Amino acid sequence: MSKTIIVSNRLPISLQHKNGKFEFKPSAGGLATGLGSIYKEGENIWVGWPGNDVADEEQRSEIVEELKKLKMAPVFLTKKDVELYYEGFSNETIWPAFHYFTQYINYEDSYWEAYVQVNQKFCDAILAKANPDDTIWVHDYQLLLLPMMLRNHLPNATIAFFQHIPFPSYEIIRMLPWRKEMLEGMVGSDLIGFHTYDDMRHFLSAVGRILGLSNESGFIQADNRLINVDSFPMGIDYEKFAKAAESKKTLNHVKKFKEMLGDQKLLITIDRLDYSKGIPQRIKAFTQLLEDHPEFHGKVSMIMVVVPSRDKVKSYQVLKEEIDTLVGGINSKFSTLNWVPVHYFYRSFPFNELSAFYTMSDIALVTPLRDGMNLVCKEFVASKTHKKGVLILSEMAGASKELVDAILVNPNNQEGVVSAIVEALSMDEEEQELRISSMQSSLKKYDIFQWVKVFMDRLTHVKEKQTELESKSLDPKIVGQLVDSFKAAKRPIVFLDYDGTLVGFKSRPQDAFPDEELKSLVATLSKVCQVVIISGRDKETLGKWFKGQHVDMIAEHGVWLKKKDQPEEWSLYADVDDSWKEDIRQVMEYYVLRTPGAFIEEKHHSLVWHYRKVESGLGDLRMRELFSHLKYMARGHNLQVLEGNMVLEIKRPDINKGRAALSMMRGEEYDFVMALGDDWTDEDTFKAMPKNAYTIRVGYAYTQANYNIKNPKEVRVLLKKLID
Ligand code: GDG
Repeated sequence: MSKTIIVSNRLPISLQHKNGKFEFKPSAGGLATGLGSIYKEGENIWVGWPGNDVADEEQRSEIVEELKKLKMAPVFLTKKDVELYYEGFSNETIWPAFHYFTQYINYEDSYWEAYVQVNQKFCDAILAKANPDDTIWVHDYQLLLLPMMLRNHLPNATIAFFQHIPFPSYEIIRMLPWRKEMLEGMVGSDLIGFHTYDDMRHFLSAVGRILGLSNESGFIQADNRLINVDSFPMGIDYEKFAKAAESKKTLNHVKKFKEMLGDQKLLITIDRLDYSKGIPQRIKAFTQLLEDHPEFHGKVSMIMVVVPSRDKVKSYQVLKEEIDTLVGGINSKFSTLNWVPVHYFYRSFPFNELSAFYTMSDIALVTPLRDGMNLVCKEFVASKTHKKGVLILSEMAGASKELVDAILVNPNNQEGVVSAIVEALSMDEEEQELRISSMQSSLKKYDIFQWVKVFMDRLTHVKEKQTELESKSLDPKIVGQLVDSFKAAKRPIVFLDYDGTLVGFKSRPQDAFPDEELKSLVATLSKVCQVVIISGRDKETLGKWFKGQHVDMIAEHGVWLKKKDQPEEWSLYADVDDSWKEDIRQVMEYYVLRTPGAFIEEKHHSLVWHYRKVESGLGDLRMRELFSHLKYMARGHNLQVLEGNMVLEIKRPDINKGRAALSMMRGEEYDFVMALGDDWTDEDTFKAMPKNAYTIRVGYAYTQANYNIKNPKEVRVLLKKLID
C-alpha cells in the first residue's frame, strides 16, 4: 500500500524542554488541521524540523519516539543550518525577493550552499521512509529544491508542491543567481500549486524563460513528464472560528475586554512582525485619520497585535523599532486619560482571546504590502456570526481575489486607506450584513478541508493524465517488436518529418541543416528501406540538404513530391492557385513590423510567420492576434491556418502531409510502415497511415499516433537500431 508523506520546514508542533523532559504541543493552525485528515491516516506521516536545536543523541532518540506517536518524523537541523538555511537563504533571500522587497535581498553564497545541503537533509530523511510509489506533498519556499531531489531517487513517486507565499514576476526571479536551480527543483513535482492565478502565471513565465519549458493551459511538458501548475486559494477551518465566536470562553473575554475599553468603535489588526505586512504604513494611515477627523477622537481605537517573528534578522529588528516609535508617536500625541488610540501588543494570544478580538471588533484593517494569501482576514469574516463588521483588505493580499466584498485598498495609498476607514465607520448595518454574508458563503464552501481535497483530487487527475501518455511510451518491448518486424519485412517504408523529429529546433531555421551523423544515418537507412522525408520545408531547402541521398521527399506539407529515382524533378501534388498570397502577406508584414524578431517565410504555396526569436510572451500574444486575423481572412480565400512549433502557416486545406503520404504509397504494397513526426501537421500523416503502421509522435502530447518518443536524440537511437 502506498502512503502519503507531508513535508514542511516546521513540524506542526511546539517542543519545549522543561525539567529535563520534552513537552510536545501539537499546533492548532489551520494548515495542520486541514492536513490532519491526511497525515493521521494509516501509514501516513509528516516530516519536518521540530524547531529546536537538539545535538544530544539520547534526546534525539527520545524526540523520534515521541513524534512517532504523533505520526511525525523529525529532520534535525544544527544551529548553523538554522542560521544559514532558514534565517539566511529562506528568510533573507527568498522571502524578500518573493515579496518584492528587493532592497532586503541578501545574495550570500554560504546561504545558498546551506540551503542545498538542508534540502538534501530533508530528502535523505524522506528517502529513509518512502517507498517508490508513495505520494509526497512538499510545502513552501524553504524546500524548493526538494521535489527534484526526490524525483531523482523516486522516479515513479507522486510528488506535489504548494507555495504559501507569492511567486513574483520574472523580473524579480531573474535577479537571483540561483534562479535556474530553484526552478529546476520545483519542476521535479507532478503538481505545483499557488494561492492565486497571478502567482501561477508568474511561475509559468519564469519556467518558460529560464528553463525553456513551454506550457499549454498550465500543463508543462517536461522531457518525459507532464507537470500541472494551478491555483488553489487556501481556506480556513471556518467552523472552528464560527463556533468559537459563539462559545462561552470567547464571550467571557469579549465582555471583559469591552468593559475595559468602554463604548468605542474597534479596529483590529493582527500580523506576524514582517515588513511585508505594511504595519508602519497602517499606523501612519490611522494617525492621518485622527489628524483629519477630530470627531473620531475618543470614539475609535485600534487593537494592534504583532506576533514576534524572525527577530534575529536585522531588517526585522529595524522594523520593530520603527513600529515602537510610530505607536509611541500616535499615542503620545492623541491619548487622553480615558482613551488610547492604539492598543499595541507585541506577543501572541491564546486562541479564545484572538477569537474575542475578531468577534468584538467592528473593522478589520488588513493591509499587507504583499501577502501570499492572508488568513487573518478570512478568520475575521468567519467570526462575524452576527453579520456585523467591515473588512478593509489590501489588493496585494492573495485573499483579495476571493473577498471582493471587502473594501479593497492599495496599502501604499495612505489617503485611500483613510477614506476606507471613514467609509467602514459609517457603513450601515444592512450593507455590512450583505457583504459579510456573501463573503461567508464562499469561505464556508471552500474551507481548509475542501482545499486539501481539491488539491489531492487534482494530483490524482494529473497522475491519470501522465499514465495515459505513458501508456503510449515506446518502451523497450515495443521497440524490440518494431525492429523485428522491420527486419523481417520485404518492402518497408519509413516517413520521417524533419524539424523537431530528426533535428532539434534552432532560432534561425536555416541553421537546422542535417549534421554528418544524420546524413549517414539516412544514407544507410535508405539502403534497407524506402525513406520519405516529409516536411513543411520548401523544396529548395530539402533538395539541397538531401542532395545525392536515395530518398523520396515531400515538401511544403505535401505541395511538392520528388521520387528518389527521379532526381532533380519535383512534381506538384495539384495545380494550386496562389493569388491569395498578396493579401495575406500584407497582413503578416504588419505583424512583423509590430513584433521585433518575427519574420515571414514564403514557400511556393504557403506563407509562414515565424516567432521563435521574439521575446517570449510578446510572441504568443502577437501569434494569437495574427491567428484570429488570419482565420477571419482564410474563410474568404478557402485557406487553412496551421499553428506549428513557434510558427503560423497559412495554406490550402486540401494540401496536407497525410494526402501526400497516401499518394506516395498508392499502388504499392508495403509490409512495414512507420511514420515519425513532432507537431500537429504530422497528425495528418498519422491519420492517413494503415492500421498496422507504427506511428510515433516526438514529445509528450495527445496524439493520433500509437506511440510517443522523447526527443530527436531518441529518434536517432531508434533509427540506428533498424540498421544495426
Ligand atoms: C503564510 C503566508 C498565507 C496570528 N496571531 C495569533 C495567531 N495568529 C494566526 C492567525 C493566522 C496565522 O497566525 C497568520 O496567517 P497569515 O496567513 O495571515 O500569515 P503568515 O504567517 O505570513 O503565513 C500567507 C499563509 O502562509 C497560508 O498559506 O496566507 O500569505 O505569508 O491563522 O490566526 N494565532 C493565535 N494567537 C495569535 O496571537 N492563536
